[in-house]
Amino acid sequence: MSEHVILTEIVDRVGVIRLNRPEALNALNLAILNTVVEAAEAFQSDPNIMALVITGNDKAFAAGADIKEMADKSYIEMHQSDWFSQWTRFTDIRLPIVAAVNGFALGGGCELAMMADLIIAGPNTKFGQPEINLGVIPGMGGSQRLTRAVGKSKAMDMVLTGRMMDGEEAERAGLVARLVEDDKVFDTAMEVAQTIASKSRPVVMAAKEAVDTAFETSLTQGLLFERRAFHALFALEDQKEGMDAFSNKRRAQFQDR
Ligand code: CO8
Repeated sequence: MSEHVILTEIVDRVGVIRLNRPEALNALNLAILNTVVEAAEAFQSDPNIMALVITGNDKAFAAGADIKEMADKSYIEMHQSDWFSQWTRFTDIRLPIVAAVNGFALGGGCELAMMADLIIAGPNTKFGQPEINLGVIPGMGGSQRLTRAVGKSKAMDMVLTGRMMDGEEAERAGLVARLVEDDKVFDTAMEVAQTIASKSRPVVMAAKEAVDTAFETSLTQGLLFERRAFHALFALEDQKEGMDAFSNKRRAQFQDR
């Protein structure tokens, strides 16, 4: 068994979380849940960290929630512990999260990737919601986030049949932001995160919040939220810096304030 269920590091201004249960294809157990959310929250509380990358290994991003940990639970145990509800702490992270996904991203693994803000994958990545084969349904957002990402018909196909889709299909369907060679997935995710890291931290947070609002509200409310957030950014020195840099044909130096 791996001693540490995740590995973390900071590369420049990017916090990296690597799932590390290779013997179980990174199956998501409570230990992984707790350590991932604690690591993500710790990165966020460091003002020097601008973005997160979450990844697995070549064979698996994560092959789902840990079936063996859940198998013998009763309804009342699942219900009263509100099993896996703590993953909302991960989606509450205000910094952008890039998922670098190779190999299997199944069940909770696919759902964890979809909790990130964007997904980088390779042609051999395998996304799926195979819970139907286990006598259950997705429980970490698959029925909701997959449907929003790829539309009803394909989401129904995935959730009802349990079939997998490869990276190319996932990119065509809008689930994957960038499809790159399998061995370039992590480096590309890091490049994306480093690009984000060159912006202004409060502006990056506002941008994430604005896009997320599109999934939670009406168009009229969403447009008002966006416009008010846009107005509020004029309280930042970084807005003055960004616009002055444009006018003077130089690169902006953001101070995150
Ligand atoms: N849970 C526990 N152990 C797992 C899991 C898993 N999800 N996936 C793989 N493993 C283990 C295997 O048991 C095996 O362990 P061991 O060597 O001790 O037998 C080891 O990882 C290697 O796996 P395989 O030998 O099966 O590897 P293969 O390459 O032959 O197959 C597969 C790879 C196809 C990915 C296969 O492992 C598989 O089908 N895994 C299960 C996929 C799955 O059904 N995922 C969905 C799980 S349910 C879920 O995610 C629900 C999420 C919502 C929960 C929220 C609750 C509110």
